[in-house]
Amino acid sequence: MPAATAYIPLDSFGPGRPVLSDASPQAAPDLDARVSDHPCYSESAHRHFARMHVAVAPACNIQCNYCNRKFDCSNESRPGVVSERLTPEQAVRKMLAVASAIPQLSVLGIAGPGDALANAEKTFRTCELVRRQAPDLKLCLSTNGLALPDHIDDIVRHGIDHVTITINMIDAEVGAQIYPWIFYDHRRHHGVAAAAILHQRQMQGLEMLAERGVLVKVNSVMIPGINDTHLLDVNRAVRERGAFLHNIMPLISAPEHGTRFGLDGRRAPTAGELKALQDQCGDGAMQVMRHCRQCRADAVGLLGEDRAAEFALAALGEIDPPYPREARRAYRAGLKAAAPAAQPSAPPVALSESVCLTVAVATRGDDRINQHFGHASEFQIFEVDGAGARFIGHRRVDHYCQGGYGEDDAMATVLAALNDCHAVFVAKIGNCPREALRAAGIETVDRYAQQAIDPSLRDYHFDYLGRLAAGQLHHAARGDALLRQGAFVAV
Ligand code: CLF
Ligand code: SF4
Repeated sequence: MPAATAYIPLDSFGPGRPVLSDASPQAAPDLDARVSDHPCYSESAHRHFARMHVAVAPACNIQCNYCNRKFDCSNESRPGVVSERLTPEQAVRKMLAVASAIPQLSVLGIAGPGDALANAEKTFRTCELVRRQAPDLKLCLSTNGLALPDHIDDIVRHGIDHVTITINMIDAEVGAQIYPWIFYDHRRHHGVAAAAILHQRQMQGLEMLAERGVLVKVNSVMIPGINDTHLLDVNRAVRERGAFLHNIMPLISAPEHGTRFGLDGRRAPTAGELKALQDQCGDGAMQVMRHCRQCRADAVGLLGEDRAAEFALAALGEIDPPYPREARRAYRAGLKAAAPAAQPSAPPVALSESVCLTVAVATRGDDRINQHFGHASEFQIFEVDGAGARFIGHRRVDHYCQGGYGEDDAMATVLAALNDCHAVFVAKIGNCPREALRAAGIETVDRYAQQAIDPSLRDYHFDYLGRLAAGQLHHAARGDALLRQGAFVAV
């Protein structure tokens, strides 16, 4: 086990942003600047900044029961997709193509398709080449942590400021149910002994990174019946060791992905179970990430966008474009100069505090309600009450609009995904889906089309209170689907 480190007390967080106590090695004065354009480390940044992953790390040194090696690392990747493997040189070519097409690009991450540090040579060579061409891009990597203590100096030397460690347990008995084996010190280890080594290396690596001031995000896969309640202990342990952010992701375990858990029929958590755990973990001093999209190892674009196909190797030109420093500067200057959105008039406090609404928003980014209902492949979910609006997560859905026609099966997935929502904000919607939503007790709102999300939510809340006071509707607190059925009834 690593030498014991002092407990690091952390202050509570301000709205939407983590604040660390002075005692933390990560309480650097430039913390805001370090996270303000990282789409994963800052919830607000994910609406304006894009990341790209380069799939330069094919090998892995452990086996997770939620992973099938035919596909990418499931720690930061949706199972069932396979990324195009790149050499470090190809990764740089791709970075140049993406940077010239997407001025929002702020981070280059290495998240598989295996483990970044089980492929240390390729990972650090990529970082070195990217750093030379694009010194203003943040470098980010993701690892299971087994090889992490051996590479702390490399990480710091290459200016990698953000590292994700996937930590699913702090108890080897729990770990043995998740990891059948690891490869460490030239041989395979199995069961509880393997999990104990992995745990020790993960904690040691986390402490060493925190000590060096690197911002560490911990990813945890929530696996019902194995580590769901245990993740509260994990949350406490990683917080004490200096982790910056905790990202709790749902298990994805479709049988067709061929993972151990999928074949065993182990179920994924429901959206409600995931949120309840995130809320419990978010009660502590460390911020909880709720906007993760479980990206693929070659993901490109804003979180939630999938532009990987546009930048496949075969689609790159013969001549690499120059790194577009000026366009990137101009994009950031434009963001700063953008006028703040108009604020709605303040709602009456006494009534507003007690009414909390859950609202789904169709958005393509830029903080605006700018997507057609039928084109949405996910909705951002917000809670809004008298204190303001809070992002609480996103829900994936099938496109309702298939080749110009509404799709009934897709509508069923949308209704299932939004069943705890009072309203859905869209840029546009047809009569059929509007009626289906109404029948499910969900109000469709398109009057804020193209407007900013936050003031629109607060304006809607204000308007809702007015209708409530006038007896025009009945209000039901958010809860599970069946509770919501018929809750929004215009009188
Ligand atoms: Fe990539 Fe991960 Fe860096 Fe982000 S993703 S390596 S921290 S740049 Fe982000 Fe994607 Fe979730 Fe990962 S949304 S899967 S948390
Ligand atoms: Fe798969 Fe990633 Fe686990 Fe390795 S660390 S087995 S690639 S999920």
